[in-house]
Formats: sequence, structure tokens, C-alpha cells
Amino acid sequence: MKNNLETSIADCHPASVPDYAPLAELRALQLRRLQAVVTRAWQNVEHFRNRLNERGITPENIRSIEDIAKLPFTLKSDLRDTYPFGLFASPMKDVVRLHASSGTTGKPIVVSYTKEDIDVWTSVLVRSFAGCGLHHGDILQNAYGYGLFTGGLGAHYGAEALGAAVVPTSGGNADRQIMLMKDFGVTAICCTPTYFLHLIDRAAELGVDFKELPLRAGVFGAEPWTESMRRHIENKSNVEAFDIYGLSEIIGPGVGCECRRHQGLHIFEDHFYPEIVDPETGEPLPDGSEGELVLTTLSKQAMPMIRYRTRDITLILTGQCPCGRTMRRIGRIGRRSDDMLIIRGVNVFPSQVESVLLEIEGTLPNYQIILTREQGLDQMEVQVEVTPHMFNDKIGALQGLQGRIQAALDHVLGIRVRVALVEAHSLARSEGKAKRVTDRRTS
Ligand code: DLL
Repeated sequence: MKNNLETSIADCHPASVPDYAPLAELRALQLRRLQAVVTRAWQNVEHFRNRLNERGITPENIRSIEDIAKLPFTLKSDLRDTYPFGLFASPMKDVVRLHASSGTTGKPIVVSYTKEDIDVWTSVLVRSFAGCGLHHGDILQNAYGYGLFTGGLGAHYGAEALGAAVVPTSGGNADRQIMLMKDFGVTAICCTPTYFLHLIDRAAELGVDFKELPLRAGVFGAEPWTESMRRHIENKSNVEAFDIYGLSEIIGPGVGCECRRHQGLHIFEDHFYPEIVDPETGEPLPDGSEGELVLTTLSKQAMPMIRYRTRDITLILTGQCPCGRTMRRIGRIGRRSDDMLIIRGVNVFPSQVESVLLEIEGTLPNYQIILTREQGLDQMEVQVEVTPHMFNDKIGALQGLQGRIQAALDHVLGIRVRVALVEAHSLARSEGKAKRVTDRRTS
């Protein structure tokens, strides 16, 4: 018998609750869907067909779920190299939405959705929210950014389909967020965990006690966070804090989410097949071993992703969750195997900073990125060495250069950064591989 907490999902969508499917049924469904998605990608995506040809395999070679290991990986660079639409498996007339996320250089990576993809995305968010104990009647403030980022619209449609009343505040303007939360009697919030820490601090300054508000659940993700941040959030508010995971390449938020047992994040395995591989060799690792999460979309139409290397380091937890769901769980994502930084929920690669600086006259190819956290908010400072004659010039020239760098970085990174110009040779040189990033954010 499931307890009351877990039955809330059945209350929402009684006809489609695969979360508790018997394992044999789930594996059979996964195999059927894997065969279909591989066939779809093979027929419609030249890049993927070439990859299979190189390996001498065809979709017919996928006879069991374990055969997934025969398939080639997809990397972020594949999205970059086929920019913008090269991995689409649907004609543009069937695409109803495009989103984008930071690439490693100036161009973003682009993802697309058909109507069916949007319906799947909405359904996994309904299942995520329901697993957090949210339901029809909740008032949910959605402070994930709306726009090209998947967080805002993804969470929005999921919450609406659940039957919650959505307050689409998007990110920013903490004072207004707090006012609306109080005045509207908001019961649940979605945002990055660090933004919620910032709201807690700002509310205290405004004399608002989160413990006196009806706010009872927070669904936090888009960046790594820790158990100590969870404790801090829960001590300072009456919020039960949930970890939600996802990435644009796979669908957006809702690839996996914690349930009320808080023992890992259930992956919605009927749509996203998880594997863990050794980040160095790419060899599959057994459940329980830490490694890189690799995900395959089992039902994506517009842009199937086969064995996508997420670069997120985690493990697949062994055993079943006491909630009764059969969907496997992953542990918290604490780090990545590449150099991607997440700043206020936005993905940033040091190589993007480098490509901006290379284009700007007067800078030297030596820079440092300093990350700090002020009042719960991430700050990024880019220190850039400039050519000696710039420092000999008038102050106006330096200010002009600083403004140009600032504007170019803001444009390419999509976040506000501070720029500090420093004299040539004043930044520490490293003996080996350049150390570009100093991360002073503490959890
Ligand atoms: O961050 C989607 C999302 C929106 C997830 C809202 C959760 C909530 P991207 O911008 O493509 O998509 O960034 C994906 O963010 O590969 C992880 O490195 C990181 N990430 C996402 N969720 C978590 C989490 C969205 N719960 C990248 N814990 C991923 C740790 C996370 N890292």
C-alpha cells in the first residue's frame, strides 16, 4: 500500500502513472522505445547515421537494452558542430518550440521540441511536482528564468498541468518576489537554490519571516547544491527542499527529481535511460559506482539524444526507494567532469570568456575568473591583463576598454559580470595547465 504522500500523483493523472510500473514491464517498454528512437535518428539525422555506419551497426543490432552500449556517444561538441539544426529528426514544420543553452564558445547549443515532446516534458514535471507533494490548489511561484533557458517555461507548463496556480515571476527583483509570495499566499517555489538563499537573506532585511508564510515546498535545481544548503534552507523557512535535475540537451528540468523520502532523484526512466560510465574511458560502470551520467532520450521526436555525455558526476543508487517507485535514482550531482561553471543557474565556460577577449584589441591572453557569493548570489569577476600602453593612456581609454569587454561578456554569457583591468604580467602564471578559475563560493 502506498501512503498518502505517494498517492497524490495518482490523484493528478490516474491514467498515466508509470512511476510504480513493475520492473519487467518498464524494461520491456524501454527496449521498445530505444529501438524506435534509434530507428528515428538513423532515418532522419545524417550525423547519427554516419556514426552508426562507422561502427558497422544498424538499428537492427539493438535487440536488448544492454545493446545500448554498442551505440556511439553524443557530445556537446556534436551539438556545436551541427549548429543550429543539424541534429533535428523532425522537419521544422513539426517543431513547436526552440530553446538554447551556452555552448563552449560564442554560439549557443540549440534544442527543439514537437508538440508530443512538450507533452512528455509537461508530464515529467507533473510527476516531479506530484512526487514533491504538490497538487491542485497549490500556488506556485516560478522564479526560474523564462526565455531561452528551459527552467521557466518547463516548470510553468508542468505546474499548470498539475492544477497549481502559477505565478510566473521569472528571475530577479527579490523585493517583488518576496512581496508577491507574501501577498498571494504562495505555497511552493521553483528557483535555483542559491537564489532562494538570497531571498531568505533579503526577506530578513525587509522584516519578512519565511516561517510565517504558507510557503511549504521549494523545488530547487539547475546548479549543484549540498545537504548543508538544504539544512540551512529548511532551518530558515518552513520549506521542504527538493532537488530537481535536468539539462537542455535531454529536455530541460524534470529528467529526475527527489520524492518526499529525499533519498536520491528518481529518473523518469520511461523517457530517459540512464547509464554511468567511466569519465576517462567511457566504459559502462555498474549501479552503485560513481562516474559520468549518460542519458538517452527514449521518446524524443524533434531531437533524439543517444547516449549523451552529460559530464555530470553521480551514481545510480542501488535498491528500491521506500516510496515504492520503481524508477531508479541518482545521487546528488556535486561536480562535473569538464570546466563548465554554473553561475546564478547560467552555464558558463571559461572558453567563452577567452573567445570574447581574443576579439578585443588591447587585452592580453591572460585572465582570471574569480567567483564569490554575496548575500547568497553568485558574482563573477573577470580580471584581464591589458597591454602596457593602455595603462599609459588616459583613464578614458581604460574605461572605454572596460565597457567594451563588459558589454561583450554580458552579451555572450548572458549574465552580468564585473570586469577588472590589471597591468600586464600582474596575474599569477601557472607552471602547467593554466588555472583560470578561482572559486571562492562556499556552500
Ligand atoms: O539547468 C535545466 C534545469 C532547470 C534543471 C531548472 C533544473 C531546474 P541547462 O541550463 O542545460 O539546464 O544546464 C544543465 O545544469 O548538466 C548540470 O550540470 C546542472 N544541473 C541541473 N540541475 C542540477 C541539479 C538546466 N539539481 C546542467 N544539481 C546540468 C546539480 C544541476 N546540477
